[in-house]
Amino acid sequence: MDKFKHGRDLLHRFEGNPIVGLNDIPFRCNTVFNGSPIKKDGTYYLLLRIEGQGGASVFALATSSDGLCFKVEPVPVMTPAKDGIFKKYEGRGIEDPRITEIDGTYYVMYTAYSQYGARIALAKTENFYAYERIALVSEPGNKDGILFPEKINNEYVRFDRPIGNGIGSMWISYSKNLLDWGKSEILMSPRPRFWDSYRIGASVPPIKTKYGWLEIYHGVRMTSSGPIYRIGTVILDLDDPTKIINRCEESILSPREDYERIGDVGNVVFACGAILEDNGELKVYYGGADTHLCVATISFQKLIDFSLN
Ligand code: BMA
Repeated sequence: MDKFKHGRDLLHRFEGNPIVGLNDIPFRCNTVFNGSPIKKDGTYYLLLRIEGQGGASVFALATSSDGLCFKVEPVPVMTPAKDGIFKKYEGRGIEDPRITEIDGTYYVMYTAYSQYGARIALAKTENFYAYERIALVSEPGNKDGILFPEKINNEYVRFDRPIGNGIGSMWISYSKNLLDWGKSEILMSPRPRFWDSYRIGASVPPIKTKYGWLEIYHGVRMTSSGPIYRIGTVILDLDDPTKIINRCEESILSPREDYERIGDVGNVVFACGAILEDNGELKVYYGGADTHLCVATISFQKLIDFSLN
């Protein structure tokens, strides 16, 4: 029996969704959503964004042996900084972690949120239980920072999402040392009349294929009853990721199920990571309605074929 629902979307939802909900969190909190997965030595680690009752978010760790059934650790693994330079900029929480492995080191780019706005921060971890902050790597007004898994032309590369002229576009920036970022270039902007017409941002650490970097991103369409967050794909040139090979016209996942429609922010599917399994299946982890953590799958080859056309 197929455990995944075949609906109207390219991605197949797991029938057991949501895989992590409020009742699975061992400590008091408001919501759980937007988790970033890593698979290491057969164990799945999922770094979850948990919003507390006060409104600030922290990160909790969930582990699993099959990527579907997770157990959440009893206390958060990363909370807003209590001292040092980070304290000032994490006063309203830490949000939307994205883990990227580069040469055996696990980096986490996340949003540091404070009274000054959202800015991108960088930390690293060896075991997913303890995190060492490295630096604040953007000014405010920027989020959805995601590292590429390898250097390109001897430089680290990241997606980021500054808002200029009120427009949230995806940009690419470069760094020689992960601390100082620049050479920023626009990658792509919202497309009028499409599912991603209002705002876009990178979602999943880019996956290298022989056709180019496959990026799963989020797009927002504004409607008379509020925004709708969807997921789509773009393929970028391997040597120069500011060059778009193909940007799909259709989204691959739209909010339809109750756990995506109903929650603190309704009509949201928001991915923060994916696992490519040895059998060619891609598991995409996403937050539903800013209140649940869900997974959907697809054959990676099918997603590439779709994304190239
Ligand atoms: C984005 C981020 C996400 C959130 C989404 C929908 O801007 O803040 O964390 O899931 O909005 O509310």
